[in-house]
Amino acid sequence: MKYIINCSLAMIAALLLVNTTYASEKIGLHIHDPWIKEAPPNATVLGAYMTIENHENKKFIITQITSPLFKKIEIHKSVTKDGMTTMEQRKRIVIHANKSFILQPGDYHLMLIKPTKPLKHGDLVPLTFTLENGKTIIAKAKVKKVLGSMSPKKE
Ligand SMILES: [Cu+2]
Repeated sequence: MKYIINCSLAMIAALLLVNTTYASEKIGLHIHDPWIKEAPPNATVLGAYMTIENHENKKFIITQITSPLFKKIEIHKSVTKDGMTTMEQRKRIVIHANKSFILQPGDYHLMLIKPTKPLKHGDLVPLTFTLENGKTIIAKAKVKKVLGSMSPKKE
């Protein structure tokens, strides 16, 4: 199982070679390579992944994420205990001063719930991140087809 996961992570790394960064002019918080794992057209949830980089000497807290293409977005963490993987909801994402926060398959991710239309490889999904201080950052996550299973539990 470990080998399969490592193999999948290598595939993800290959997919991320094209670098896209989203930032707000006034905030030293960058969102790198946001992407969404393509799912069957009837899927009711999709996972979104990215790296959030904090270039300031203070922490940032993301309290809400919204998209016009989804009814609701939750912050989740996949947790494996005794061979069972479940997803726990988190209320916020804390990005500490000068640190990165990684959302990746099998770990922290955004759970995009109830798409308003089917999404396919290449589509761009606008995401608005709201910080605790009221500021917002807008990013566009690209839908990508990924072959094989990236985590034991299907999302
Ligand atoms: Cu989830």
